[in-house]
Amino acid sequence: MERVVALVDMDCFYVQVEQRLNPALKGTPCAVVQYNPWKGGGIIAVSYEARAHGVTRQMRGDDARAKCPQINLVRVPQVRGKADLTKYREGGAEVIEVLSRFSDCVERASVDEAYIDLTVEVETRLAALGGAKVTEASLPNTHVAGHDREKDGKTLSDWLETTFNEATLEMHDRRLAVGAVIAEEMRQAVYEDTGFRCSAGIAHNKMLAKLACGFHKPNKQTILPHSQVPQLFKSLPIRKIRNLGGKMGTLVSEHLRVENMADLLVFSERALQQLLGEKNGSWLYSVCRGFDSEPVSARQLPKSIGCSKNFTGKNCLNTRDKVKFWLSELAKEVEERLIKDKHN
Ligand code: DCP
Repeated sequence: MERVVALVDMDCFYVQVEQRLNPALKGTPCAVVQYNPWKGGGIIAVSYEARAHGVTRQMRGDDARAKCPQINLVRVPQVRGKADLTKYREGGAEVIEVLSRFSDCVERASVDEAYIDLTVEVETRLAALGGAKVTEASLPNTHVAGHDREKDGKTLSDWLETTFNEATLEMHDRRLAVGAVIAEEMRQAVYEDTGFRCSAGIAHNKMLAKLACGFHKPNKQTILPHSQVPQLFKSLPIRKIRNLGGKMGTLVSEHLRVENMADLLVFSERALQQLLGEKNGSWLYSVCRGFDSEPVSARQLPKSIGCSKNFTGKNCLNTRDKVKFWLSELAKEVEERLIKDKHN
């Protein structure tokens, strides 16, 4: 609870990269497809205007056109017979550069996502505030979990009032409020310098920041105070938590017959360790209580470089020559990217 962590996630990122290259696409229903001749290829990114028409990721291009006839489909470029993602990676790197002005501790988590540890900057600003309040005016695009006017009958303004009320001295929440002010500034700087819009989550740890980021999108940010965790976890499916979306989440749900995060509170740390091993068991015991001690690791370059291509159905590699050819093509891409990485 001493830390302040933000997760910044670009909105429909590949679409925004294409829209910046071709501004006529801005504000239109638009999607990026990894083209192949089968039903117009697979969609990998969808603009919010196209989402309003029911277009989703993984639809085929032809199906998207049937749902939304005016949709603009942009193809991912191909080099050596496979997708070339260079422009998206480079767009992501531009964003990281901007974020790094706000903290020495920025972790690039994926092509369009980064964790930023704001603890040091928050402490500096809190000291400079000297007891003054953070106002709603400095949080124009901010929501607080559990404070949606329609649903909860409370607002951001109510939360700020309580948080900065002398009598309550909600220091943890004050940190989050100041973190949110910095996050607004970061997102504005990203927009000014790159033209990209993004969303953010602000919380005391990575797990909660990631969760919060998804609550309000696009171009918005959400604070998740620790005090909201018990209520939120009562109805939050286990798979919604980072690292529980896959096999581990399924194992936990099926084995313990639980559905929501709060259902895990009845299990002892020991019982969770018996199911998941010492490390993951302890992790889950903390996480269902809203704690996650994983540090933001100051790492701006990817840990590894790899490339792959799927060969399904009639494209399967059924001769030695085909295997040799594609191994060599993939190796060339890895080589190029390693050389580029060395020069960065
Ligand atoms: N991506 C991909 N294949 C996937 C998922 C994503 O190629 N199965 C690419 C395209 C996305 C980018 O990665 O633009 C980032 O993925 P996100 O999951 O963050 O989704 P978006 O940024 O597209 O949308 P959102 O605004 O919902 O975050």
